[in-house]
Amino acid sequence: MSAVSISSIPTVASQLGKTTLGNKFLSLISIYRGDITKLSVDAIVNACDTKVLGGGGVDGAIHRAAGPQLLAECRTLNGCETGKAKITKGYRLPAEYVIQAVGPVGENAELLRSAYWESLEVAKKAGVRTIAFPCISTGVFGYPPEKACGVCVRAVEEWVKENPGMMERVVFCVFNDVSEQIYAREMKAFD
Ligand code: AR6
Repeated sequence: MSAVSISSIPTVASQLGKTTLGNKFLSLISIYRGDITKLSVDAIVNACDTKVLGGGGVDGAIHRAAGPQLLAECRTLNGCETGKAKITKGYRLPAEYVIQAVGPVGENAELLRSAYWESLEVAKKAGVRTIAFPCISTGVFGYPPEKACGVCVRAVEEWVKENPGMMERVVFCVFNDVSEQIYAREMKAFD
């Protein structure tokens, strides 16, 4: 499958049929179900561990798609603390950058929130305008998906409020039915 352009991904506002921008946040975000490695955005976020040397899940998929140069650059990072993020290039990915973010092992709202927040900060410094997040920590790291969704959507909402005009689009990339339904439900709270 070839790259998926950001212009082909509807915003939540347009999906809900909002013609007036009553809620600016909804016109800035999208929920996309599929493989994050296909997204042609300025940056995709990776859900990695503190070593930042690749692994399974979305991390494995990103390294496979980006090619070996990504791991070579990751080796120069000297790891990353939980709740923090570091930027690398995207190499063979359609995305220009990969933001390597470390979510918590298990349920820790502060650290999960921080992983999203710090990713957006790193993105802003690099001039990123379009960014896609996977559901950080909800796989191998075992964060309950429903709770994680509430935390990360609010973290992003708060960040965009504090940084008006800095991000054109934030994509929540979900990978399965359950996550898609959880995010769709969560969006109703903003409607
Ligand atoms: N595109 C988008 N989402 C994906 C993809 C993909 N290609 N593949 C999986 N997901 P996980 P974590 C979803 O386990 O819980 C790794 O080994 C998946 O369905 O990838 O933060 C790292 O090296 C789930 O919803 O990340 C770390 O050691 C979400 O991505 C550790 O796992 C996150 O699941 C990190 O664990």
